[in-house]
Amino acid sequence: MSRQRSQRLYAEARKYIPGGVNSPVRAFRGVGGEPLFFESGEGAWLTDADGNHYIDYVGAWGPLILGHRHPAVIEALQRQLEKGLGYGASTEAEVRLAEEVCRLVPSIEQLRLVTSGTEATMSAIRLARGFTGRDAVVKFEGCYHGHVDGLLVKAGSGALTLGAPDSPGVPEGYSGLTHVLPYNDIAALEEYFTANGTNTACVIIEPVAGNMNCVPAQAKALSRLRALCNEYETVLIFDEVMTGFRVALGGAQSIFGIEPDLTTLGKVIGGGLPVGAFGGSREIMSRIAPEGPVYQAGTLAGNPLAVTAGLATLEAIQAPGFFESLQERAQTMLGELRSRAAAASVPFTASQAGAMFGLFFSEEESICSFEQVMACNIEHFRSFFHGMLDNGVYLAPSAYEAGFISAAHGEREIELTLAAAEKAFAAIQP
Ligand code: HOZ
Repeated sequence: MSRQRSQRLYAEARKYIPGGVNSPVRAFRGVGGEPLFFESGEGAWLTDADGNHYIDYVGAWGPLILGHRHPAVIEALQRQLEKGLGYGASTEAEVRLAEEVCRLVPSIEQLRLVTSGTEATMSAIRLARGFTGRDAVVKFEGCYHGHVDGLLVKAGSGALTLGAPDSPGVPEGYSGLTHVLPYNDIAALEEYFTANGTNTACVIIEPVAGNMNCVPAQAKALSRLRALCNEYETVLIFDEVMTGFRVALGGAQSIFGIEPDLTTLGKVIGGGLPVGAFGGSREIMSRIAPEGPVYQAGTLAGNPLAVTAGLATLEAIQAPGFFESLQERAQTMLGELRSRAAAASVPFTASQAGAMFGLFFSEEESICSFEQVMACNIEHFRSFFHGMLDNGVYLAPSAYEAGFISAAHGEREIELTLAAAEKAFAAIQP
């Protein structure tokens, strides 16, 4: 398959854009080779600049739970386009989106719309600090909460892909307030709270980590965290930018049955356009300006196009059986991938949370810690990634990103994916 046009575009892009990309993982540095440039998407499929087709398991990094160009989203957007692109003022659509999110996620009584997940986590942390009057923040190793200064400490996603989980440019004064604990480690949590609990404004966690591949938290670790936050009056923030409306209609919190104090959202609630949000109890949210003193604002916040795409998406995913069928499809595919890996004698396991999954080249039965993720065979992943790409399947170009399946991935797409995987596993050198 020719990739000449992608290659030409990449060479041009590198003249004007650092690394030729607008977000680091896209540069393919985690897998080697050159990035593809895409031209269009339809359903489960992407078409690159050279006209090659790929089954897409990136889904714009999560938002496209309905697949590309879902008719309901496109029609709603067309209607909004006739009315304008944005007004920098309030609209009914943003009230409806906020109302819908509050209805579907009971821990959220009020929310503020922003334009990205990074903005959501940054604002949620400011709010937690303003609410508690404390400074210290806890995050977990391998979790990624956007490129917020104070959270780029032992971060996952692109930072981990590039081998730079701590970024230069973050003053010691910021990162020094961030404490990093191991994921799924109750003893470390208890030890931390005993020493520092009363100084800690908030703990932020991905309840299913999606930026060190896909690693669900253990229920007992999350419920101990909830109890410790209650005991020390520390705000518990679930970063559900990835998992919100993706692993279940009520997000990961509905699966674990644990309510955080604040939740950050993004991706699916924008239906593919830039939206983020943070929300929680009225008591905490009332500290945000203009009601309270904690400042936060945004020109594009609640943009009507983005909100419209989000509303249409939220409506579609409430169809009866939507999540059950997605979950079942992902489960079937991952089970078959395991069998094909075993047939090719490739040590491999997979994780799943609703419509989100992880592929691990590991001897371990299941993966629940950052150390286990880091011990996976990266060379095997790279070979598999390119084998899949050459056979028409687009996976995230990093061993540390989660995979996403959409409602548009039908039987044919799964079969083609498995046929590609059989070849990709067979090509892995032991
Ligand atoms: N941080 C994103 C994934 N977790 C990557 C975003 C992108 O490259 O678009």
